[in-house]
Amino acid sequence: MSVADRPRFPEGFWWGAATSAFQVEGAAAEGGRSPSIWDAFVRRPGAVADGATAETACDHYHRYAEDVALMAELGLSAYRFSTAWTRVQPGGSGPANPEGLDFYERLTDALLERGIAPVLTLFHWDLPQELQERGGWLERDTAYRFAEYAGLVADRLADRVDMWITLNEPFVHMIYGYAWGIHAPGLPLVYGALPAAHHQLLAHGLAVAELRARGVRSVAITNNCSPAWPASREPADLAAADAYDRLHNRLFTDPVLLGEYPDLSAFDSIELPVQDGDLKVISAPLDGLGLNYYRPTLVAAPSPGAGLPFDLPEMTGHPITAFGWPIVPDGLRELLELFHHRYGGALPPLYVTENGASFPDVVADDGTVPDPSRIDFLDGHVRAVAAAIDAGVDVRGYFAWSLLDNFEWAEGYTQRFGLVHVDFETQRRTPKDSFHWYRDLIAAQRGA
Ligand code: GBH
Repeated sequence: MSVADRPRFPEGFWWGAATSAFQVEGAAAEGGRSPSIWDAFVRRPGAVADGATAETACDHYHRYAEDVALMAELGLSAYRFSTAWTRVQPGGSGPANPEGLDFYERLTDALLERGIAPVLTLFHWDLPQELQERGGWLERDTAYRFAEYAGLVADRLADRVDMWITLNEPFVHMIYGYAWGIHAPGLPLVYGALPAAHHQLLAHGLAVAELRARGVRSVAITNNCSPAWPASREPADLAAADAYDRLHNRLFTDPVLLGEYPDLSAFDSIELPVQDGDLKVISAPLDGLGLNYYRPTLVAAPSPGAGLPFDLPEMTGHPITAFGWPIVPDGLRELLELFHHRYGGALPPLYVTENGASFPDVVADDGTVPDPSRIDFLDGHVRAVAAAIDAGVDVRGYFAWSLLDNFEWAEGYTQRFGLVHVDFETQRRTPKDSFHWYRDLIAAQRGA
């Protein structure tokens, strides 16, 4: 963007980038780490594109110093990463593994030395496999195990991490992992997935208490949200969009901010294993709400016998990413304003904790990685955040997904989201054009 029409952001706004442990670390059998549900899932024939695993991924476990140097070159004010439960507390119970905590301490200190605020997510989908064998998030006990793990991380890092995020996208983990079975743990339970919603939320609330007990001041949860666009103004489409909105945007937010579940009576058989007092735990006050935004969702009335109160037709008329996701920057402004109006005084400051796009990036002969589509994507979405701020929404940070090309779950290494290109044969990192674009944007904003 040119200097003249550059949007203005508030003083202290966080310019960030994000990754997650399983997607970048590798070193799967080192440092006392135990297998997670994703280590098990990638071995299922056909589960992941090209049969890829994350045994090495970006080898960030060994190369974190080089990666922090890249962050410093970008001028990031904050870096969002996740800790692997399997490193900190192998198997998901028992004492902490000091070697696992040592790694996150080295990473945290390297960030602080560069003036980059560490933003730590405790759970980005990599549950210890042992806990899955006892039912995973279908079991209430997993919530208590998670709180214990949160305490172990905080025992080591409470004094140094600027912001703590309990869970990443519990909605996606529940739907992809437990309802459809296309992510780990690979269970196609449909409505049977719903206990995984309540137990993740309970885990969040119990973890908040453990963090507070250790003096943590800033705690958030990150939800993946998407404006639900009715296919028409017909009442049936409007009702379908409302049902989808409750499931995708409210199920994991209303309990946290309002202390109650949304009305889900449009669904056949949603049963949540709520016990007395749970919603009080779940609605412990927060200091931020993280929103991951990728696209809006088009919603239509269900076809007969669909089993769900909505259909999700393809969205047409927008440019698309390599994943096929429509590119709609203004949907981010809409989402931020929706939350601002919906939750009013109950809404803590918002952080866009992920936003980005995959494109088929390649290193050119001259050593550059031209990715003009990603620059357009990021530019449009950053402007959408500015527009929301102008409209009165309290947004405090923006994190590009992702710092590095990485292990994109069921898509393996076939979808590249990074500001930095990674050659997965050599582990060579090459900043893309979008990296330089983001660096210049940050420099202009932070210097402004
Ligand atoms: C995030 O999930 C994850 O937190 C992160 O680990 C991941 O790498 C990143 O996004 C990129 O995928 O209707 O087929 O167009 C994002 C969850 C779920 C968001 C699917 C976009 C669109 C699906 N995504 N959704 S589709």
